Amino acid sequence: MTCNCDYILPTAAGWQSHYDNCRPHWEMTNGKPCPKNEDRTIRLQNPHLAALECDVLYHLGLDTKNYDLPAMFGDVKFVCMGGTKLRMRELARYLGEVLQTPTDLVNITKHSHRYAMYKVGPVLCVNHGIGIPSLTIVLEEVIKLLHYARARDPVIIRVGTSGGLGIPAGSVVISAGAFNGTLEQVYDIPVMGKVRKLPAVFDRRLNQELQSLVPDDAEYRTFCGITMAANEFYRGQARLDGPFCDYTAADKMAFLSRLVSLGVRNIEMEATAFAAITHEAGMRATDVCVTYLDRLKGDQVTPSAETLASWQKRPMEVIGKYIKKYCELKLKK
Ligand code: R2B
Ligand code: URA
Repeated sequence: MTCNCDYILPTAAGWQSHYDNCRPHWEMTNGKPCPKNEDRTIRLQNPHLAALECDVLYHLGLDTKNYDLPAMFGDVKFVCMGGTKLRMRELARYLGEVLQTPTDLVNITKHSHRYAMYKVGPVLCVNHGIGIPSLTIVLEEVIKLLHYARARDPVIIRVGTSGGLGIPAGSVVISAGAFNGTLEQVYDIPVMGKVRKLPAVFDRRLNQELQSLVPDDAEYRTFCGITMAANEFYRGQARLDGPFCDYTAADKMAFLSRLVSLGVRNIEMEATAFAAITHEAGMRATDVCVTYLDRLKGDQVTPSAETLASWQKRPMEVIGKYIKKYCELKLKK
């Protein structure tokens, strides 16, 4: 079988020669059929869906009967996800500028009230709330949406915020993979009374391409490393400033130092589930986060609202460059 990578950037020295969702590469590394159809659309691994007359994507406020999903979303190539509705609106506005694509900034999911989704040319910007349960609900509905819309080889990127480890506040971290709270590189999902552990991996080639687009003279640094996804903001991230704390400052520092020694660069609250579910769906994915503080120096997020707002734009710039490159190389031929 020949490679079917739809390269966005030409291969440079030292880069992975395939995307993870290249069919032969995926099948070789996973030992099972790639969940993509011949035409590069997503094949869902759920036989029960065929029995549904209408599939209701409840949290997106869409369904397969009353909406022409291929007409609405068939051209989607990139899905960008981030915590807040406002940040996703801002991202859609920013990408509209970068791609010189008019956007009405209409929240497509608005009658569901739970999440917000904006479309700008080939990009969907969707918010996912805080934490893994909130993320998985909308992510799984987005995966079904992309399947029904027959979107081809979609790339999905989380554009988030995090706490850094030993790197300057305001740095950007591109995730190489994700650890859970017990430092395993898996997403733990209890299914019918038993815990399954799904590998939490991101696409190395996509990461290399993204990193190559960060300008040398950027006013912030960009790192690639492991992201720890905690289920909690305070004790779950070894903070000393939560309502409960029965460990010492030395215990905290010992844990954070252990994380650093394992290659962990930042801590947030979604990366394991995001990595595992997108991988299971055969999608190319990564997580690009700005860091709001250096956790080796403290626990509280103290920069002003203006500073945080300007730092939030940094991961947007990185992925904006990538999406622009794709549009220049693939859409304007
Ligand atoms: C980063 O920031 C949020 C918590 O403040 C959470 O969604 C995350 O991953
Ligand atoms: N988000 C997190 O989950 N942790 C931090 O320290 C900062 C943002």
